[in-house]
Amino acid sequence: MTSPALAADDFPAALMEAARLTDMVLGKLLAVPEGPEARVVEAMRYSALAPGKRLRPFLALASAQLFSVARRSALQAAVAVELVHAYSLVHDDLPAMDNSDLRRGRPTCHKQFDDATAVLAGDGLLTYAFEVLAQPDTHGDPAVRCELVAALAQAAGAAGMVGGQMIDLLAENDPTLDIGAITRLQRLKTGALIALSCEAGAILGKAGAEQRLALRGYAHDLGLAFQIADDLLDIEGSAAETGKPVGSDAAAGKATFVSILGVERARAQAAHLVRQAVSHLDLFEKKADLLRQAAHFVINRRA
Ligand code: GRG
Repeated sequence: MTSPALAADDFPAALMEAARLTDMVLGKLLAVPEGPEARVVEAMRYSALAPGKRLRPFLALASAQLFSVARRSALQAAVAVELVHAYSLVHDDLPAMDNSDLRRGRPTCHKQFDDATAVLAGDGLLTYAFEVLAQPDTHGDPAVRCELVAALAQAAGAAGMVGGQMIDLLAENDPTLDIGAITRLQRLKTGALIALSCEAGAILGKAGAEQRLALRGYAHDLGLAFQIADDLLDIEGSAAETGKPVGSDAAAGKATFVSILGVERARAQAAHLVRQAVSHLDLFEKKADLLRQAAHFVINRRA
């Protein structure tokens, strides 16, 4: 099996390469068909190919690299998680949820198209992710493909991202929300898909229990650090940098890690989580250097 060619000693280059590969595959998968249904695929393309960091595909590719998974297989998983992520952003921005006009520096999907098309585009992106994972290109062993489909469904569904989003919507203006409740909410809403991105590499590589546990620990801490950094960016970042409105958490009266801990303690907690995330990777030795660098990137990013 050939490995995904991400430069192990140069994280920015590796992240760019992961984005390039992901966008190349997404571009092919989201070819616009003839006929009136073209509009929904245009909306899917518009959202999925908008400029994002492609952090989740990077995590899938870098985790797969630990187990020398073939590049074509790893890319299928990388693209599937990005399709689910893109769907979640399209639906999250809808008037019925965050009612946001700006995403990835562009008008949100429902602003560019219309609300109904954005609902359908999200549905199309989500379902396409499972179609991609089910394709023989993903892995020669159907049991591995089934395991990936089940793991992604769990991460995206009511026990994962959808459940976290529900709790988030109910939690607006809830003064009783404490740090434990926010941690659980964010583990589901943001952490589950980040964890799945890492786990996908282990599933494709048929990794052993010890390796899976280590990656799970890494992904858990990384997801929380990512979310704290996101909360900090909502306060300290600018729309020009993040490509989305800032200050929206405070405006919505949302309890966040930052509103509860304060800026300094939140930043210290994120740094602690990154150290902890990195420590989970010891058994992979130098092979996990990219994932170590990714953990530092997550809390130092400006977008
Ligand atoms: C609608 C079911 C449903 C879920 C939505 C993930 C999510 C749940 C909403 C996104 C809202 C949000 C801004 C959450 C904070 C963390 C997050 C997912 C940020 C966006 O991810 P990045 O920074 O975005 O990786 P890019 O654009 O770089 O891909």
